[in-house]
Amino acid sequence: MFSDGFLQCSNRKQSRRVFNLQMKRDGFSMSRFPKLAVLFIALPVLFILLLICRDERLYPIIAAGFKHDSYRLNGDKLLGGLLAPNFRKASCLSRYQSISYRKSSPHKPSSYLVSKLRDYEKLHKSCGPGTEAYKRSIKQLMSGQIDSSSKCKYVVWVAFCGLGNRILSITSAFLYAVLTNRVLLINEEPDMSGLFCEPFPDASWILPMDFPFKNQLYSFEQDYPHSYGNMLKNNTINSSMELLPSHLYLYLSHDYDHHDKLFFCDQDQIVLRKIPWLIMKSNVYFLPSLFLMSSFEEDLDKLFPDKETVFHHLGRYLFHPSNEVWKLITTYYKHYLAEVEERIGIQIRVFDNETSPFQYVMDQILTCARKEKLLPEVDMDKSVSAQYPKKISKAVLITSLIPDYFEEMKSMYLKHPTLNGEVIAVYQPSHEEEQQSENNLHNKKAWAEMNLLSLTDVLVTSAWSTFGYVAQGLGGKRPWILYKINGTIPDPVCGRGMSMEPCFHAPPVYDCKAKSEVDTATIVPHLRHCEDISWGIKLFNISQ
Ligand SMILES: Nc1nc2c(ncn2[C@@H]2O[C@H](COP(=O)(O)OP(=O)(O)OP(=O)(O)O)[C@@H](O)[C@H]2O)c(=O)[nH]1
Ligand SMILES: [Mg+2]
Repeated sequence: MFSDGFLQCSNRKQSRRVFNLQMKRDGFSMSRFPKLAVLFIALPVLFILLLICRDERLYPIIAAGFKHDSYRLNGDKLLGGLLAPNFRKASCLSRYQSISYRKSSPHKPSSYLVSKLRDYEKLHKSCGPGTEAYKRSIKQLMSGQIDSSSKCKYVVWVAFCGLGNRILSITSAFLYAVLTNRVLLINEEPDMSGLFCEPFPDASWILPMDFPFKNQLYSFEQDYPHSYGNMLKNNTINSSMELLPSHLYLYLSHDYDHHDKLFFCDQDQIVLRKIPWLIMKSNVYFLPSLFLMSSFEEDLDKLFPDKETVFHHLGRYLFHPSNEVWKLITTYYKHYLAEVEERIGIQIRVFDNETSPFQYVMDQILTCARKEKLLPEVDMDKSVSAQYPKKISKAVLITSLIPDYFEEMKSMYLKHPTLNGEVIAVYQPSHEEEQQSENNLHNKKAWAEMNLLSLTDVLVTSAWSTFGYVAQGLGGKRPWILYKINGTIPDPVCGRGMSMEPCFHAPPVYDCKAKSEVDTATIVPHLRHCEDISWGIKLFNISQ
């Protein structure tokens, strides 16, 4: 059952069950109405609904959609104005239903963020794929000449690395697009298709297949001659040049060099602002460094008065699981996690088996759970006597590429009684054995697991992992971080995150004005080093 919980989903069976539940809950009883009258009312309504959903093959999930509509009046479905209201519900059920699964966030978006997002949506709709403005912009791109009358400018994001990295770098690219009035387009490789709903109303964020450089994008690397960094290095671009190119590549990945990093200098943004097409390859959460640029300072202060909530808001704005992934999430949740008093998510990511052997990691997890009182201890000297059905009080959701941690913890709680009498159940949705970021189904499972983790009440994450950062940000939680094991188990084994923001693993250490090195974690109070990576930087709430 646990070998791959996701693959057990049977869509039709589940939707029938949900539909039956719905009928029961609403107390719909045929004996109250003459059957013929009911038929007269119901048939046209059903017909219209089937017409609406016909093109999307959504019959199996209509019932689930109805069930969750009842939450509309209770919860703030639009997340404090974060989400635009003008979407068709059936096209993205998670957008409206996640509030039924996730506790309402105490962090509300600022009214300035809400109005900037609505402005962005308008811009995207008027410049996005399929519009006349887009077609003109493509002509401009092909001609190589800048047309100063064009009001549309773009950032094209190019995929790279694991899903956690991708989500964080897309978020960074989006904030950059909002700050610079650009439209964000995603170069979606097949491995990412069907993961997310479209985030913007009446427009697509997917780079069209006929984009001129589409087939070259995957081969764009750091040494690409048309990248901003290389053009600076070769003196083929500067701020006083009159004839600037209509497109430039930006290489903002973990191994970028000094010239690529000049992207983060205000002087360089003066040039970049003029270029209509910026093609960006990034695998990092570079967003914190935007907070060090004076050109964005005023806007960012108004957008995010609480600096700890940047990814929390932007992540929940941008990344809604597709109907297919949402089905995996909700089926699993209802089956294993819904009925318990508390859910504990433990995300286990081991980067190096040599320096982090299995037993070290296992001991670290159990010590952290015991010391921080996240889970009850067991009496190893006793065995669980003849089992009578007892109510499960806590569910542990483990995510990991391998099943071993899950097996050990599950058998511990099955074989031995807990000291406080609680019954603990342990689950793991999948064990993919190894990272396969070019495999679409693998990415769907990873995305579903990030979401399931984000629905837990207490979250334990692994140091350095962008997978864990996404879960904590979407869930709005400061996690317990399992510190990196480097040959020895660290002491303390874990610690509470001081901010739910992700860490930028590869920040520039350069003062653009002084043209010298600087520790960028010492310049403003809301940017400090991360709890899990000493050289990384992240955003903190200033009052912390
Ligand atoms: N389903 C599943 N996949 C995982 C898990 N851990 C890692 N993976 C896979 O491995 C990838 C790791 O990349 P990220 O999502 O960026 O996570 P990360 O921990 O930062 O790892 P790196 O980027 O490789 O350093 C994920 O996207 C998944 O594809 C897990 O617990 N469950
Ligand atoms: Mg990563």
